[in-house]
Amino acid sequence: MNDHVTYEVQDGVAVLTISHPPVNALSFSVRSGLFEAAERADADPTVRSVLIRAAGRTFPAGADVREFGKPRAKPILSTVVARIEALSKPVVVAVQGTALGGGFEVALGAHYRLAARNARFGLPEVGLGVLPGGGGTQRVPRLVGAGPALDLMLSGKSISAEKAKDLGLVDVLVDGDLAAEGLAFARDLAEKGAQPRPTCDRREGFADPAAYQAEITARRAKVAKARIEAPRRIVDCVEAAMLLPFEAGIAMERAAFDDCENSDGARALRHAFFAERRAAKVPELKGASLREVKTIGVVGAGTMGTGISVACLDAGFPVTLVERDEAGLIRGVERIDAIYERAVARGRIDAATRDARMGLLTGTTRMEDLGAVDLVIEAVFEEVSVKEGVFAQLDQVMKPGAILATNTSYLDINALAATISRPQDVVGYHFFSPANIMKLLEIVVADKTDPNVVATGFALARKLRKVPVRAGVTDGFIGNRILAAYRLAADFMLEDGATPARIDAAMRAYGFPVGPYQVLDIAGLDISWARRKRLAATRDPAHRYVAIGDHLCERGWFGQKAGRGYYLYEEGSRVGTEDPEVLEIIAEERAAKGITPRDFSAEEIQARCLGAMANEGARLLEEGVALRPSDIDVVLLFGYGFPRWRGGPMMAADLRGLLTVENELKSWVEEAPEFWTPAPLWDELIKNGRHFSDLNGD
Ligand code: T1G
Ligand code: NAD
Repeated sequence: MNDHVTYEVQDGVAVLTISHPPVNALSFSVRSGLFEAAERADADPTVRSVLIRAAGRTFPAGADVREFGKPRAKPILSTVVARIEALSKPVVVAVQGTALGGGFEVALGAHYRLAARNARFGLPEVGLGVLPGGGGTQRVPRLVGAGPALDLMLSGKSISAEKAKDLGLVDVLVDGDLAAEGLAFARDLAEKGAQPRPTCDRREGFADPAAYQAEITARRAKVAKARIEAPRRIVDCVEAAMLLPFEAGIAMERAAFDDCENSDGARALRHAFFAERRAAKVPELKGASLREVKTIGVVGAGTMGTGISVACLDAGFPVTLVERDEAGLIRGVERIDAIYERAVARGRIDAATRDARMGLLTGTTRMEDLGAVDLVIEAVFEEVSVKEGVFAQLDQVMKPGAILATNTSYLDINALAATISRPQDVVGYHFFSPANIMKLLEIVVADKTDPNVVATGFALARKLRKVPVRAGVTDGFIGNRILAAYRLAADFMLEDGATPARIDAAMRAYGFPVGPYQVLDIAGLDISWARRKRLAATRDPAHRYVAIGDHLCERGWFGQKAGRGYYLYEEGSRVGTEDPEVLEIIAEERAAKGITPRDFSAEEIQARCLGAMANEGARLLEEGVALRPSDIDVVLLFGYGFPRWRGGPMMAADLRGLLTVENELKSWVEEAPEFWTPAPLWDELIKNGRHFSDLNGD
């Protein structure tokens, strides 16, 4: 055996224990250890049955994803599973935690499955752009039929052990000592002379071939337009499970897996998986002593203050919500109440939970009522004077050691911190709207911010079920800086001949749920207008400037909330139609600048928008605002609707080829040198044959 798989015989039962923390991923070492142990148990005359179990918090949570994209060392997983299944003695598996992907497939290779009642089972491979590659596409349908099998493989969602038992995927639920129950079960099987029960020979799931095929046909239609290949290959393999001999189905699964594994979609999804986890690893965690956060204050009960309050209440924190007057407070509390009413109406929570969470909320118009809280999150108007006023009050009333966080979208947090006596306690916690839903939390570190305050933010993010990303101070931090570059690239095309609808259609075709002008109309044109006005005094007149957005705002066309923005909206509708008056304003701007409009293909629109994002990302890396390229990707994936199967702007540039993207940037330099000139980082990486992903520090 080896370090990761041990073998011992107890009462005639060979106990194979997997131990490869933290999630017992099925690395080469685990696979070869399992294979050797299975061979040994089969040959060992003292062994009458076998128990496979895992040490630690979970049964294997899948193949070792870090091995993907590299030549796979043998034995591969389907070989290991087949060897376990072919044992001449009954094999029992005991599952705790999350048996996901290859872990679930190992369990399916066993003849009998025991599970802790709180265990979960899933096949999340599609979320990594691949499909089950350890025989799952052939064994699961044999037990449960096409419908439940495809539910598991196409959704990627895990199911409870109880549900798995109901489906016939699990034989026994265990409430007690799983290892002991597993051993007893294996021993009983031997005493009863029970025989192996290979899943590959099971056919319960094929009981109704017509229904099976009908399910295949229906699902095939559903995944026809999927943006990655894996869902279509999953349906093909599950169809083959009933139509082809087992070994032929396994071969088909293997071929499909190999095709998908190195696809751009799968590489991007793998990148996103690790990028999300890597983002939580920041220098400030080293040796950090966390500040205690048991109570939270929120100042400002508008769009963000109410969402942030709900996120904190959902995590069980008592919240004191401060507004400047009773009317504002009542509006805010009613808004929070309405969020919970909707959640009850949609069955997401029950009435008791609503009441418990609302019970944790205290509203006030007195800032001094925040005297005892551990953390305050300020979400008042995006105006320097208003925020400085609030921070001056907080500096007076907050207890020593309390954290003063601001939710500002753009403002200089160093300047804000410098206005009070405790700059070391000031930090940016930048939530995204709606704050109780959006997963992203930018933790903005100012020059004087105490590292323990930063570390506390990352710990808090986990409690709030947010994905935290560290950002330095600059106008708009990581996300809104990239967004501003994206929009500027789009505005240049608007002025040069494209239309809002054409640009939005191209970016939807790329994979975004909505295009940049639809987003502006949803969020409100006034926020970015306020930023442009704030920056006007320092803007270089030599820099290209597009005033189309300003002209719409001057008319009060702030977007959906005003019934028109870049699009026209019928009363109460959220679907915009092209607005001839907007097109007229654009045409006037072109004429005024002597611009002859030209057409832009969808490919060029996408290349310009993605190039602009990646170039701004490169600048953020050079400035040290972002720690690593994958952090920038996480921000765009979790805060701006960037398609996950594209990996984020930095990964997308790697996949497209840095030289290709840099040459495109260079080809547009004349149009706006200050904007399109590639950041020096491009050259540095290209000349050393490196990629952005090489800077992620793994
Ligand atoms: N491979 C490698 N590393 C993994 C891993 C995996 N499958 N799963 C987790 N890790 C690392 C992770 O990067 C982190 O590392 C640490 O473990 C803790 O994870 C042939 C092809 C199990 C629900 O998709 O969903 O099997 O940051 O922070 O929040 O058919 O991890 O500490 O250095 O996420 O408690 C299918 C992936 C693979 C499951 C635990 N399996 N994992 O969540 O901890 S494909 C998956 C998860 C496959 C076969 C196919 C979650 C978790 P680090 P964590 P967590
Ligand atoms: P909003 O106008 O909806 O709400 C601001 C609230 O602050 C109002 O209810 C106002 O009454 C209250 N307020 C103002 N001065 C106050 C004071 N002295 N004391 C107590 N309350 C006071 O604004 P919003 O959209 O929620 O934005 C709030 C902050 O969050 C801004 O800094 C904004 O840039 C930032 N932000 C907004 C979004 C977004 O999408 N709206 C996203 C991220 C960050």
